[in-house]
Amino acid sequence: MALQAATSFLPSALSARKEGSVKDSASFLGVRLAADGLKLDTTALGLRTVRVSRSADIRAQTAAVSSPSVTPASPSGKKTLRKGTAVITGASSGLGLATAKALAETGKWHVIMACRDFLKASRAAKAAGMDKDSFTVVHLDLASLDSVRQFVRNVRQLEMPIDVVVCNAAVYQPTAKEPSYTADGFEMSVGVNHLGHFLLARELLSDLQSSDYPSKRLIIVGSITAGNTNTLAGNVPPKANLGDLRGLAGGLNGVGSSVMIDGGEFDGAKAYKDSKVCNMLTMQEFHRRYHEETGVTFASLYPGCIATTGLFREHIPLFRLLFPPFQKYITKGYVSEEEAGKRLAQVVSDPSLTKSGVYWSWNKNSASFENQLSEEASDADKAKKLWEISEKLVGLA
Ligand code: LMG
Ligand code: NDP
Ligand code: PMR
Repeated sequence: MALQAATSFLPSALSARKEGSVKDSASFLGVRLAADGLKLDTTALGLRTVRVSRSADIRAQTAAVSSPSVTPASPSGKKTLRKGTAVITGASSGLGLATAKALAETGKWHVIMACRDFLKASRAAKAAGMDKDSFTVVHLDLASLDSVRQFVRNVRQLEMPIDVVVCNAAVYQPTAKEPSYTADGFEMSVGVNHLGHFLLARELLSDLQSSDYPSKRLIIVGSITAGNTNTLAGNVPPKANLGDLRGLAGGLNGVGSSVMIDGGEFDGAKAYKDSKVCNMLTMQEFHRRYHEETGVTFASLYPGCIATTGLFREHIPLFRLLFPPFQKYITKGYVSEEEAGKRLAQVVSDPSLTKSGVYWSWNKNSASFENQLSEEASDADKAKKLWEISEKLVGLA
């Protein structure tokens, strides 16, 4: 029997379940009982790793997981695809949770729920009826670059392949009068929705590249209100506008620079929409830089107006009351969490959605189509500039 304490006393290091290499393992709050030795991992504490193991090497586990993605093992002679592993940020509610559930239910996916609130995520998965073997919760707070780096280390320690990464988490602060800041001093909406995800995606790209899964994907959730200024929804003020990115270049910290990307006055609703433009530009820049080299599919999507999610938690009560019926009966843009989850799950796993650089949307009959992004959200020069400034801010350049 082995005991692996995955630095469970640090919230940023919590990981609960592991599937794959050690079949006979049980875990509770990050302490894993496994069949092959005793392992106490303290890397998250910056301490030396102490390992007391009966089996010689942890590599044995790695080898067990990295089995080829297609095995000719089935008795019928048909090749079977191994279970895919998808990392989903913000899987503790709304779209992320619905997607995790949809994927888990197929039996073909293991979901790594990358969430800031470990208990909330575990409970949400349980309440959604997800099988306990179909997911692993790993702590991730996108409002801290340290937490992002720690998450990457923790997720690698699970020794599961990473086949798909979904950047889904977001905050929306439409009623905030004053800006709030991430641990690194960035305005919160852009800090979490864009910069945290930017670092995460950059870090996990090599993991995606080394996966042997037939279709590896990096998906960044976008939105109509920011990406489609050619629609009514995209014209509701305040409109997204990154300007010349002077605020971002200044660090978005409100000290020497503005907290808004374009250098303007703080506006929480605009900051959210700006961050979504960043998400969509980032996806396209990833595609240009890395699609050919890595074979990874990069995609974004507008899942529909999921008017009931936690995204609107900070809006005024009257808005929260009226917004769902408004979307349902007037704009007809409404989509349930379940339906939206199925849409995103399609972008994760549908064999027909392998095209890279695409912004997916769905029509009234729920059929997917390649949507066009508005001018700013498809501006390649801006995407390049955004990429270069972002990599400096997150310490990659
Ligand atoms: C702003 O608030 C913030 O001020 C700003 O800082 C920023 O955060 C911005 O985008 C972010 O939001 C938005 C503000 C304006 O929303 C509210 O304050 C919400 C309350 C809205 C209350 C409106 C009630 C008035 C109702 C008038 C009737 C409308 C007529 C409808 C016509 C129907 C004809 C068939 O909000 C808006 O701009 C609108 C927000 C969308 C909410 C939609 C409200 C419409 C109400 C419709 C009721 C729906 C009932 C369904 C009935 C079904 C019938 C079959
Ligand atoms: P929810 O608020 O339900 O979900 C957002 C998730 O992000 C939650 O799980 C939340 O965690 C998580 N999150 C927030 N901050 C952090 C952080 N600092 N670190 C880690 N996770 C964090 O909203 P939705 O499901 O609606 O939003 C999901 C995505 O869909 C977003 O990208 C949003 O922009 C997009 N979208 C939503 C639309 C809609 O109509 N709802 C329309 C178009 C796009 P916690 O549970 O702990 O709060
Ligand atoms: Mg919007 C005509 C269709 C349509 C669609 C699909 C959306 C989606 N919205 C539409 C129309 C309108 N909205 C109209 C006509 C109004 C003015 C009455 C309106 C208002 C409105 C507000 C105040 N809508 C909003 C808000 C928000 O605070 C939401 C927002 O912008 O969040 C950033 C929102 C949204 N409308 C949408 C969608 C998908 C959202 C929310 C989430 C997002 O874009 O990520």
